[in-house]
Amino acid sequence: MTRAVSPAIAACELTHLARRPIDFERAREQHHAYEAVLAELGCEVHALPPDAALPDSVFVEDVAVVLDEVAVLTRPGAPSRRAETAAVADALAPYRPLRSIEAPATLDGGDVLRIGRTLYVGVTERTNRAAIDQLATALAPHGYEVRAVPVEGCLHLKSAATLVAPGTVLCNRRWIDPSVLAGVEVLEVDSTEPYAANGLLVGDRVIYPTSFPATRRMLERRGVAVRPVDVSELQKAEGAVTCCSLVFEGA
Ligand code: CIR
Repeated sequence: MTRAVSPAIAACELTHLARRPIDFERAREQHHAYEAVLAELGCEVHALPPDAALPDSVFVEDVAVVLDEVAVLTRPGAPSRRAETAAVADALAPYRPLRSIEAPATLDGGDVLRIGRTLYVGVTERTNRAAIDQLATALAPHGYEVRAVPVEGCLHLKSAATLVAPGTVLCNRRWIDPSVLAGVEVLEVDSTEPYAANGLLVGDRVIYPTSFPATRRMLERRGVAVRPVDVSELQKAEGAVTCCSLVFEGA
């Protein structure tokens, strides 16, 4: 599931980046190319319409956590993003029973890294302990364990660590201590590319930004099959590749 780039994307939230002009048409083209790569890798792309009132709504990952059994609608940490959940809830309803995170809890899906039956959840400016408790309660009946992870210096846990192969995590150690992730092999981003830890594993391929060539070379040397995408305009909105989709098995 994806959502088209909002014409208001220039008014996006920014936390760690300075505001730079975003070329809306180019952002749309890059997003379409990203959707085409999802399709190429075997996904059926369900694209939601854009919303001119919601600048960050292209980043659908943040508004829901979709598991095989259930989907949890989040309560995004940025107040400007809270209205994004409604359209995604309607679109997910045919596929999953829905649960939701309630105030005062806040959770961004970008803070949730699932490895098997464990959900690692970053404690960040966007995601608080109350949300982690609510998520744990909602998911315990389905056999998931939820573990809080300290994150320092970046927006989301998945800015700092993502899965690039089953049991293999790409990470930036400056932002998380990967020893909290049980039983995984850890690959590190190139020290010149701090934002390079976010890749999207679909099947046996990793959708990965073209802007991190040194880390990409390391991944390829390690046998990771990379599918490069240019997401430079979306990166100016502090977006990455995981955040532009919700990937799940159909009904
Ligand atoms: C925000 O600050 O919320 C957006 N400008 C970027 C969100 C990126 N989301 C993600 O990496 N999961």
